Amino acid sequence: MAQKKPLNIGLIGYGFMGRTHSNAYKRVNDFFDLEYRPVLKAVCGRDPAGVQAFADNWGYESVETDWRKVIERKDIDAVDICTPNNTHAEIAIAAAKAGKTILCEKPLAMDLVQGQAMVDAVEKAGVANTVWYNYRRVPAVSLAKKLIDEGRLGRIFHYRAEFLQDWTISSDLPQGGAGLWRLDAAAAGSGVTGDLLAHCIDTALWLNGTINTVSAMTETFIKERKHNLTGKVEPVGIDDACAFLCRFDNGSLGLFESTRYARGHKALYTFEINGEKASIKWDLHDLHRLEFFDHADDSLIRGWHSVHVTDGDMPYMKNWWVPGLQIGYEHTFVHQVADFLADLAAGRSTAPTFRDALVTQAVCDAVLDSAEHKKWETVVPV
Ligand code: 4PW
Repeated sequence: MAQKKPLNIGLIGYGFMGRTHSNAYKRVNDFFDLEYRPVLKAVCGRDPAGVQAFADNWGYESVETDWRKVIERKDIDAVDICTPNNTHAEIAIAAAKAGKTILCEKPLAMDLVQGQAMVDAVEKAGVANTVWYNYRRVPAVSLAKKLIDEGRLGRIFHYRAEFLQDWTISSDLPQGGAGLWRLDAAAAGSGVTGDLLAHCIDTALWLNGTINTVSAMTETFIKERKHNLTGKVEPVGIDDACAFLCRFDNGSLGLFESTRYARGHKALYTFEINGEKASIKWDLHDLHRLEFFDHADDSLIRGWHSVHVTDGDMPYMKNWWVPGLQIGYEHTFVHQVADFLADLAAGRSTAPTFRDALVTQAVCDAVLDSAEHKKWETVVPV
């Protein structure tokens, strides 16, 4: 077998996403036949003991405590940004200037202005880039894309999505610092809009096309929380919940909702799309299943089909087990790395690229503006 080309990874940040990405790098060549092989070269974090423990656990060859060192290192080919959102732009722009391939966690940036600077930097440098909107690569979601592109739904009338969690309901939960930066507006930029709705928007743009206008409302239910970095009780600047209406360019209507205050829901991401000929719906809690209703079915048996997306002819599934056996959340990251390495060998970036993610950023910005100004907003074309 031909020797694989090493792709030396420099992982910056080692929280929850650092683990999902590391797992993907380690497993991808066991299941996908690729020209490249990721090598866990360096991991970077500010706490020397913490980052060393992560490196030991996952098998990284070295550690750094300053991200600039990772970018300066000649033995790093690809920089993977898993740090809080307020650091993405600075790291990505420096990595692009250094000619590194870049994989960046979502959302792309704090806002459209920062995101545009990131897109300009990667495009000027001509470096391969991708943003980890991983849910596109759930096989059932990829199948939904195929069915829509084949025209099986016909004209689309409605797109509905929600992403519900309940982990921030307690007023005792502090904001800021490791693990809790998602509650700190200075680090996260926004709350559920950038963290959760961004996923729903990325999927929607992919499946149903451009969003032109939005009308949103947001709420911050707990107005003050202790800040872990200052030790003081400080105002909460993130949106705890957000709901918005939108109009797609194809004439369909969109309805999106996200909250971290839906008691009983931990990570309920669902969408439903209604077309003239058929409808589909999907639920992250049952992620290998795509529900499909086809009006063309014989009326005696017409109803919702529950398609078990595990057969070898389903997207990504031939690389895993045998028909009928399921895969899970972590495999979506393996799929993204597999596509990334295949595209790298072919000399192109992998969708969603920074430019694709900038469109999601533009929708998020319009949603937040609309909620603030209490009026419909036009999404800035990018
Ligand atoms: O990106 C999202 C995270 O910030 C994830 O997809 C789910 O929600 C799981 O954790 C958070």
